[in-house]
Amino acid sequence: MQLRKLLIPIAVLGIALAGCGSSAPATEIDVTLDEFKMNPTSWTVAAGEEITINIKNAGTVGHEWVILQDGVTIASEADLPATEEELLADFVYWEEEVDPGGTGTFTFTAPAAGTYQVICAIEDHFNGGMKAELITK
Ligand SMILES: [Cu+2]
Repeated sequence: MQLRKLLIPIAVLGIALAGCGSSAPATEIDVTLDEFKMNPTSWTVAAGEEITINIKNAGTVGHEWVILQDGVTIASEADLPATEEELLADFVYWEEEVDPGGTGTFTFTAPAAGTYQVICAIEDHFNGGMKAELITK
């Protein structure tokens, strides 16, 4: 009888802790870039926190991991501006590029709570399928 009384609270505690762990947003994420996809295609990170990202480029050409600004989404590359200056000023929140076959670890400050589009901005890569989302909360 005494053992049974002890086991039930432990089981309840275990469920509560598992719940906490699965809902806590990450501060370190991984991505593999390839022609023409990102894996995974969704990350949930802690809003406003410094996030470490490990990027692997498993492809044979350079790829980018670009977070677009709050409220900015594109449906196709035709929605991107003509110049790099406009792209950086009006579309990009944070970006990093990794050479083919390379890896890199970088940090960025996660934007405010929301959902942000992630793209590779190299010509024909978004249209080829290099898109994902970053959720911050
Ligand atoms: Cu790419």
